[in-house]
Amino acid sequence: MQNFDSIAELLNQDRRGYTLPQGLYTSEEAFRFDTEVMLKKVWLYACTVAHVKKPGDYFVFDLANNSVIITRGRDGEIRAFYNTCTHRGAKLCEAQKGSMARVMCPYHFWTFGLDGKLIVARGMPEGFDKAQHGLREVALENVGGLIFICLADNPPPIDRAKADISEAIALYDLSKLKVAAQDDLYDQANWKLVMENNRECYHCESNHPELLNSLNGAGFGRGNPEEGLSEDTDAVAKETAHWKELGIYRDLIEFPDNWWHRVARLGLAHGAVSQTLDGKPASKKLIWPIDHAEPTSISVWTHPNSWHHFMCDHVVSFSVVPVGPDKTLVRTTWLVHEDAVEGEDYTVENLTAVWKATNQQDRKLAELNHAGIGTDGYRPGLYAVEENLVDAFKTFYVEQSKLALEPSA
Ligand code: 3BY
Ligand code: FES
Ligand code: FE
Repeated sequence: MQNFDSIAELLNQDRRGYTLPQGLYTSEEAFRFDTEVMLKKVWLYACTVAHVKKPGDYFVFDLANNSVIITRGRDGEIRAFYNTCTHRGAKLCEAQKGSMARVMCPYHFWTFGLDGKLIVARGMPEGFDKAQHGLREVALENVGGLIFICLADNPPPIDRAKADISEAIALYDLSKLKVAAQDDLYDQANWKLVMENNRECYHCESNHPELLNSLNGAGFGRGNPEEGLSEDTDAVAKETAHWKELGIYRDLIEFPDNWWHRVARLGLAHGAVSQTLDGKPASKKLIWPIDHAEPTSISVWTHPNSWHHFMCDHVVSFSVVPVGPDKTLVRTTWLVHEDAVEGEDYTVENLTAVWKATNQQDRKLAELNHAGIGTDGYRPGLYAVEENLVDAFKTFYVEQSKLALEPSA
């Protein structure tokens, strides 16, 4: 591994409760460290099972110089492979997503099955063993329909996160959903600032009029009524009792014992049952087994790169991927019931309106943050009390980075 001494030094300067030193947000070296070292050691959220719904569907997840093909085999299994041919290394899939019967290399047409096995390789020397030249697999985990990949040879454990998240989102059965829309937005800001911005609602009140029609800003930190962030404790108790009656109540799970997931059942604001402009369902075909809409979501956040809101009628799912020191891909996907018909049951415009507006507002905020941090006047700043989850993200980043730099790593 290349020498990242200056990164190690910056990591040592980090103080709990404060934003990171400048160089960790802005430098080319930090970007290389993040994408070539740190982010390869952890599980990254890539897509959902609905992105590769049928055998042969594929979805390409790029991280800096790495590219991974996620595809569903004829056996229904979802697998991940490096997007490089085992002949002379050509890139296999150029498009970001699509469908294929087999994986065929465009260079000399070596052909692989959807399970990665080499099927056709013309003119190879005698004794060539196809079985030795299959596609190189990447670790993949299906977490209740959310697909995570890890580029490490020995990925860290995922069992606890898998159990907690799968149990909480089973109600919304991702295997019965389809992708209704995907939006790729590029922010001129470091990926960590995009993530930090997502982990607080300190900025929501004045910045997100559309989202605040449904998102309970105070509730962001209150997955559990016992935490008492809501002023109206009677209303919280009633809401909780109602969720329990419906069998959908869940205790807050918040980054337990250095794990990297948070799961909360939240009440939506102003009686809204969905994150839409009018608070009404975006899709007429509800996705949960309850026969009516309710003003609540299960929301999931994972370090280091995702968050998701599961509502009675649709799911909205976000991944964050660094593209450059000051460039980040924010990928948003909206999922509806597989039987929902566009134009009849939902329109893409209505389904996507709230988060398209919110993403633009958040893009502006992350870009302002990045621009200010780049000036000579920047010094690490103190997080507010309600920015505790920003601090949790930053601490995860620092700890994982230090771990990745240990000689044994
Ligand atoms: O959607 C989210 O995950 C969070 C909630 C508060 C800020 N951000 C919009
Ligand atoms: Fe793929 Fe030659 S590089 S077939
Ligand atoms: Fe925001």
